[in-house]
Amino acid sequence: MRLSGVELRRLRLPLVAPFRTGLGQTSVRDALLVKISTPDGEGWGECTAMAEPTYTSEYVEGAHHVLRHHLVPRLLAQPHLTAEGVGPALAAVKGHPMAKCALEMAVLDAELRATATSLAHHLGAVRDTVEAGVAVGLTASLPELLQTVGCFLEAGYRRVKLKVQPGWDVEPVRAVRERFGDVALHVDANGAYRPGDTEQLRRLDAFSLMMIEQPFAADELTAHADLARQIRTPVCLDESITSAASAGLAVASGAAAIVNVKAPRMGGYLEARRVHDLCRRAGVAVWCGGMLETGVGRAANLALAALPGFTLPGDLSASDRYYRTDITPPFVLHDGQLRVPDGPGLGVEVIDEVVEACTTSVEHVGRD
Ligand code: NPG
Repeated sequence: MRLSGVELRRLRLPLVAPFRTGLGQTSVRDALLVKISTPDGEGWGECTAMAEPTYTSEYVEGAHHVLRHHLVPRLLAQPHLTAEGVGPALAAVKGHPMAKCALEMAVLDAELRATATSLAHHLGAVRDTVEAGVAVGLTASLPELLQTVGCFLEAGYRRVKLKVQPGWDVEPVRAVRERFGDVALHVDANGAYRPGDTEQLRRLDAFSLMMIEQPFAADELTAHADLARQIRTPVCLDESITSAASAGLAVASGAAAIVNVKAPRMGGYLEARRVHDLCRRAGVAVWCGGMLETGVGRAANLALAALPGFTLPGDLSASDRYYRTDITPPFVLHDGQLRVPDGPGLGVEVIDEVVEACTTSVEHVGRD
């Protein structure tokens, strides 16, 4: 296919409640969506970069800029574009995986719609529902944490991830264990600890956690491998895994017993599938990460999470976990599960009126 134009659209989407992590607080999502036009139809993609470059170096203004000036022009110049060809066509631009992922998602959507194939089927899905998990941010107090977790369990979530950081780890975990028993529980530190914190992290071994996610900074592979030898709780890596190559290194070095596969961090869903394949061959369990996606990115994540190696519940919540009104028909929990979209492409239809109502800017980039 050949692209005729790309629309870069910013949306302002208030969250139902602020989401606070050690990286900062998000109350409103400044979402960046791309819509591609081709002679065969359209495709949508979502860039998950947040407002500030605190999770990784990407942030929404920067992603918008690199898309506008460096990535979209390269795709527009391709005479025969395929989804598989997006990564190679953009490889000369270093970094910016979330921006690249948005474009690959849109090309996948358009290409698969044209052949009436679902993304889930295309990626190799083996299930039509996936178990939902919920990420709970830092709260101001333990009672507030217990109330929040209680509401999610009542809604049907069967796995809870708690954000932790130095000063907010053993006590919140203990409180949740004492109140809610043996609920599937894991913690995520977003790199907030230092290698010298091993003794404190070992104290979490008492609570039978499914995993501790990304205790140290992204480039601390050796420290993660050392920690994994000294604690019983399995170590999962998120920020450290940026490609199949880095996943291979992390697995081989013993730094990751579990991998959070988050496609936007890896430049797209095709690289995410390669990470899945590598981990599966190595016997390493994976789960699907989330970045407060709208229905567009959430649909793609559900397709990915339906692959056979995704044996642990991901950060895949119902749309109402984050948005009162989503830009697609909402994903709803049924008995703790979410349905994997099976329609063509991403399998969701964007609701134009909602998109228009939330839009703060639209930019059209065409061929000169
Ligand atoms: O449910 O989509 C979700 C969010 C899950 O906690 C979540 N994401 O570190 O994985 C993460 C984290 C995150 C969210 C990080 C937003 C940065 C920004």
